[in-house]
Amino acid sequence: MPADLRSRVEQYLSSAFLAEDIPHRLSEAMRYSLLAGGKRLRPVLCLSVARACAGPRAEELTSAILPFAAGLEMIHTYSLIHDDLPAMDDDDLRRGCPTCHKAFDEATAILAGDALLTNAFSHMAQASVPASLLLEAMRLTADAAGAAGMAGGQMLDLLGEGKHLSLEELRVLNEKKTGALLFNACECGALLAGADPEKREAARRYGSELGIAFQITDDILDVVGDEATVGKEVRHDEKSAKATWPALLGLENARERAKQHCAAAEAAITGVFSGPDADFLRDISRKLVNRTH
Ligand code: GRG
Repeated sequence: MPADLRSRVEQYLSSAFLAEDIPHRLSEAMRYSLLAGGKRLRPVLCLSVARACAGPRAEELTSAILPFAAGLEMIHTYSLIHDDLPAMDDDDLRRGCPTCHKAFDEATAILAGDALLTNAFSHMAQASVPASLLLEAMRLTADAAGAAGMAGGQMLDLLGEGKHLSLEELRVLNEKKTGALLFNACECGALLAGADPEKREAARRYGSELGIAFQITDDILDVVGDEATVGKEVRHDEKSAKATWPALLGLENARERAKQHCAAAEAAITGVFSGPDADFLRDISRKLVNRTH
């Protein structure tokens, strides 16, 4: 990974919510979930796309937008904490550790999620880029996480339990629940780098195709993975009677479909982005379909 972006994100996150005047139990719960591991996919995608657009400014831009990228991980972590709650997916294990409400309690987990979501925007606002770009990226991110994006996707997910969904309905649900934050991370990377509309659109399409491939792989892991490797409960979708890609297509066709979306992700950036960061983006999409957690 160029310049070890993941460890730069990790380092930023490890010092977050330490110095502020936060009730100890709340900061403990926030940091418990935030620092429990995780692939840091969304911030790394945002930084990599920005670098691919930035040319010789890549290093400078990485430092400038690190707080924005870290904010994306805070939003993602909030969504996992709330997704795991008894009123939602009711999971005991996340990132290989007891879920936030198991390690603390339900009320604390709700507040930890609320605070991570809200404070994420304070971190994002600290990125050192022109204010008009930052404002637009923060607006896009709020929309991606909000009612027409991830939160709306979660609503569709809950409404779809026990029902037969068509492939198209499943695609729309996934595009909101999982895809929105991923393609937003990519689009914001291009936006914050001041990229032209063609690059911005390529980044968004790359993220969107990657998002579908990512969700299909997640559904496959729920069927074929083991709890210790995946780091969360498996066979959960069947128990909750959820529509999934393997359930609708069969395992082999779902695998094939994930590969097709990865290839489409690569195609979206080919000829638009070049250099080591573009190679890295292609590498991510290939690794993604073969991931085990
Ligand atoms: C509660 C508003 C709200 C939304 C929840 C994220 C989400 C929406 C639900 C999670 C359900 C789920 C398992 C979706 C599949 C894709 C996904 C988001 C997997 C987890 O993301 P990774 O693999 O996790 O990037 P790490 O732990 O690596 O960060």
